[in-house]
Amino acid sequence: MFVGLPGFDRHSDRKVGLMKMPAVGITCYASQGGSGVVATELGLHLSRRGCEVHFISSELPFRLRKYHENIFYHPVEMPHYPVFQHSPYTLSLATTMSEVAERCSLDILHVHYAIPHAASAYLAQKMVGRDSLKVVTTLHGTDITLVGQEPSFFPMTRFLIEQSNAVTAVSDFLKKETIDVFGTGHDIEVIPNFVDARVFQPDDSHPLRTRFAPNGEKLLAHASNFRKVKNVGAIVDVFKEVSRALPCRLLLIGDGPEMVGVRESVAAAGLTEKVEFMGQVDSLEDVLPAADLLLLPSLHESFGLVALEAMACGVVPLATDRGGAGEFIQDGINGFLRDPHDIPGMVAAAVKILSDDQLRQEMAEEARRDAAGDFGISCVVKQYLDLYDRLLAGA
Ligand code: GMT
Repeated sequence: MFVGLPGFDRHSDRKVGLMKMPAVGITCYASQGGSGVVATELGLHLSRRGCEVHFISSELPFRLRKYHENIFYHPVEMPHYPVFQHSPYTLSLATTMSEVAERCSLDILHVHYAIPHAASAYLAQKMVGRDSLKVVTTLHGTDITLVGQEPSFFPMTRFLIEQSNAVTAVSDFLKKETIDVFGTGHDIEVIPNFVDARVFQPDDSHPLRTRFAPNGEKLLAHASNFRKVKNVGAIVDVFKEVSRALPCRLLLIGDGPEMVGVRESVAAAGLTEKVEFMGQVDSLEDVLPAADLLLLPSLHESFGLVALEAMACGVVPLATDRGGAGEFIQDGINGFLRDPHDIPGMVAAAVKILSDDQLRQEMAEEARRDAAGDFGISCVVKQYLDLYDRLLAGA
């Protein structure tokens, strides 16, 4: 496996042109979820640009399951002693971070999702005691909007934001929310989420269409971890009305705590034949292009990465207007934005686009162009590299 080697000399091949590329330790939640996807894709692309990237996490991030040059994985071992009610992961992570930082001469510890990763990075930085080791914290969403505001985490979250050498947020919305809620004076740079438009591509003759929509039915899709914030009840409500207006099917991708309720609602509405429960799908790019419309009616979304990924596939998003999705979706141009409780508004938008192929085609083209442009991977990874350069230059 591509685990970091003891005594590994990272200086041998790290020059690209005249610029020394940083060695970066990345920590994220390894299971399904937008923050893990962003962290992993960022690491993969940094490595392609010549950075040495060390993933430090409890499990191998799910998009990292094959060999990649310049990428190393360091699992966090967690001892289980009877005296611990819960194993102190934060401390084990800090220890692993500090060991990797020293052994592999890391320049940056880049943590995704503040809690508890920024705490571990803070400790690791103190343990290493080297000024040249910098901590970058990327805020993703509920680490600020929900978890970080829990009274037991609030002062710690603010402290960690202040202590990080650099803090980034995935949207203007999240930056503003962080400043409003935590009253922090720390500079927060917005670096939006991104999509690799060579991986997420349109496919008008996708094989799933033959399977799920054999008679030319329209395909609606939703992909998430089915938590309360995803407002999945609204998806069933919207689909029920849309299916009265035109022939259609619904693909539900992912799994989570709200799934039991969704299955019950689907059955109660008599929609079982029209809904496909696909479970966890690691490679969304294999499924999303089959859809005509992506539903994301979350109670709020700091960004809403899956909507951007859908757009890159030429799938029009119908997303929540609460949060950061409005920073890449322009209502009526490349997608739709609606209040998450406005069921009639969402139904009207869905019926409008699904019953007008020309309009759908035009919006799909806009969507793909916009996703691949400012939110394309090269453009955004460059912003992270610029940030690292400034930090390491002491700016
Ligand atoms: O904060 C969360 O809910 C988890 C996190 C995740 O790991 O999926 O989602 C957040 O980060 C994503 C990646 O930056 C964003 O696309 C999601 O909008 C955001 N979730 C929320 O704001 C609810």
